[in-house]
Amino acid sequence: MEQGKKTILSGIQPSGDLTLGSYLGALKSWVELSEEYNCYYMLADLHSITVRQVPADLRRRTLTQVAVYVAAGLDPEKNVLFVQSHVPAHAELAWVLNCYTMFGELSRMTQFKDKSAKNAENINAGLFTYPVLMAADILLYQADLVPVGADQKQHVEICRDIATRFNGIYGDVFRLPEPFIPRSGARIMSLTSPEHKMSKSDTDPNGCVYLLDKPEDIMRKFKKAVTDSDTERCVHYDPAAKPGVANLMTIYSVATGKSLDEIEAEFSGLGYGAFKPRVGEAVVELFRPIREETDRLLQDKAYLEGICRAGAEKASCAAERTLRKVYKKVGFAAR
Ligand code: AQP
Repeated sequence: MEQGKKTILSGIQPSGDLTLGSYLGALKSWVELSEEYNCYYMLADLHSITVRQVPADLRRRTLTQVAVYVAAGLDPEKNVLFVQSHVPAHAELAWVLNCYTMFGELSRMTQFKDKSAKNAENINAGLFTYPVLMAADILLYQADLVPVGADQKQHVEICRDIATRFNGIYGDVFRLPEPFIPRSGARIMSLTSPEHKMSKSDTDPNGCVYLLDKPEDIMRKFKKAVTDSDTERCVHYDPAAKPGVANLMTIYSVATGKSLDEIEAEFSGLGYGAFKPRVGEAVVELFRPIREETDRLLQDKAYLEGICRAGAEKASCAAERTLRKVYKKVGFAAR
């Protein structure tokens, strides 16, 4: 890790195949940040089991996700790419921090409320303490910044509260992280129900565009994307009145670099029939090199496993330093 550079920690759960939302909301900006910062990018598999997973799928998706990270442009030499469960310090610090987090604080987390409504048959304690594990993830690396989607900002705030409480008792152990919502990190909504976030665990496969989808599937999904009943079928940005069109415009804008005004002008008088396939084509071209490189990398399992091993070693080294300090502060006897 280079001296003088600020540190970033972020992660994506291998809870489903990565989507256009994962790419535009996270991965794309991670690549942009990786020159300027010391970056720890994890595969948050510990977090993913807060919702029941099929073990074989979770294992397969984890290795595929490593390949996607690299294919999307994250250089494993410049960034620490690692699997969260390979670094035991995450679970260890999370336990300690659980004892410095209040029940009431966790009860206010909107993600807990959303996810427990979605998984009413499995409202487990891990789902409730998810923000504590996330705080451990961040604090172990003394991260300055945590790039997250707007929906995750509340979790960075509780992390700061936990760290402030701990530091207040024991002195300056943890650096206080700032949430960082990248400018390009648009919130991408489902193509079939644009009032909901595009989520990799969505049960409607047409609402989600996956990074590794075949071009014909991407085109089909965009052609079917929900718009609205505006009789003029006008491509105009109005998220409240036209959430489906606004979402497609956001996607097209991030994929092509065009502004919303330029997009309105480009499709003036053309209607949704011309607009939707163009958004699909832009996404097909955006994903093509990533999909091809991922396919190539997946042929070399040993290479991908080597990245995980090296990443876990580097991450453990930094994480252990913080954990040892914490253990000493709280009074655990030396080993
Ligand atoms: N649709 C999205 N638009 C913008 N950003 C998104 N992110 C996820 N979906 C979108 C951002 O990606 C980062 C990693 O998220 P995660 O995979 O760890 O968890 P998540 O937000 O719960 O993602 P999903 O796809 O919705 O997963 P499931 O379905 O398993 O819950 C975060 O920074 C997130 O904001």
